[in-house]
Amino acid sequence: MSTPTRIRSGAMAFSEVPVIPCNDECLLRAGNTNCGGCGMSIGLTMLGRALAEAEDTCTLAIPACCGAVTAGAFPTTSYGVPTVCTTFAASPAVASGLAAIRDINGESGQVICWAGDGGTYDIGLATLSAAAERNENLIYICYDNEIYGNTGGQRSSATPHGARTTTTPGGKEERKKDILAIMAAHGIPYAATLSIAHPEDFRRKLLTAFGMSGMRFLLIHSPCPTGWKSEPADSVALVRMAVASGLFPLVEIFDGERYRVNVEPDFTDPAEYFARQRRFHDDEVDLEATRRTCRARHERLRFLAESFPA
Ligand SMILES: Cc1ncc(C[n+]2csc(CCOP(=O)(O)OP(=O)(O)O)c2C)c(N)n1
Ligand code: SF4
Ligand SMILES: [Mg+2]
Repeated sequence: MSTPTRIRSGAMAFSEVPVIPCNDECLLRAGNTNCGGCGMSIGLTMLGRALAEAEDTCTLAIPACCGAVTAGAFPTTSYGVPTVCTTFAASPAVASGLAAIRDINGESGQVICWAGDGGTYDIGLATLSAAAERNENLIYICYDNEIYGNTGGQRSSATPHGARTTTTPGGKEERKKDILAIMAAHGIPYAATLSIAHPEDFRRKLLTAFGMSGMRFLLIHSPCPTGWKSEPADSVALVRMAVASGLFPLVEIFDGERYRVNVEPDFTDPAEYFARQRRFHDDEVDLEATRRTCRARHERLRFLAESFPA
């Protein structure tokens, strides 16, 4: 973005520069390089719309991930807000600095980390935990496509059990890490899961996060047709099935203590979810165990929401 003349001339203090609210196209714009059916693209669009609705704006900190290359090559840059591309492990630390300076200067606008699961669950976890422990005044959004998508689809600790990736050709043997529970355990003000198949819930959670201060952590289940070996047109249907079956619960956790379940799964059979992605093979997914896990997880969340309501 070009620097306004008034800042260069020094006629106006930086804190007096008016905030330019986002519009519908402030984040994902023409010229982006994302694959068709990319959940991250839909998530960015929804984030941009929510910022516009809130008449807010943001500065982005993005570690190495598909989001860092979304902007494409100059001049078809896709992000219409100030954006810092950070090293893989550093985005929460960089965002902490950006948020601190914003607050010292009395500026407005959100500071948002937009990161993949590799940067969140694995490589950036130390700086993310440190920022959460300090309760930094920022929003951290992880779009979880369950692989290292940008580098060819290697497994991450977000990859679900049974999924074939380039580094788990026989199906991943370990289960997916529960990053929401890890983040909530820091006692941060807000931790929530979001699905692009539930846009109203998605929007409400973004607006909730914008209206709070301190560390806010949002986890988006983000279909990746390239890595999931699924049809681009199936993306939204797939993540809808993940919510309905209980594979990806939609919940909010306040201060690490109070719970709310946002969508009741009807325990749709997850078989179709697996069948429509060629990363899963019949002999590597234990459907019966998955159904049991989904029900047990939901029962536990329901118990927490009833015992410790938000
Ligand atoms: C320290 C370091 N290791 C490896 C890489 C190479 N690298 C860049 S993006 C990426 C994958 C990122 O995965 P994720 O965070 O899940 O985002 P996605 O690509 O799936 O959007 C990797 C391994 C790097 N840039 N820095
Ligand atoms: S590899 Fe996956 S996450 Fe990356 S742009 Fe393509 S669909 Fe989106
Ligand atoms: Mg990823």
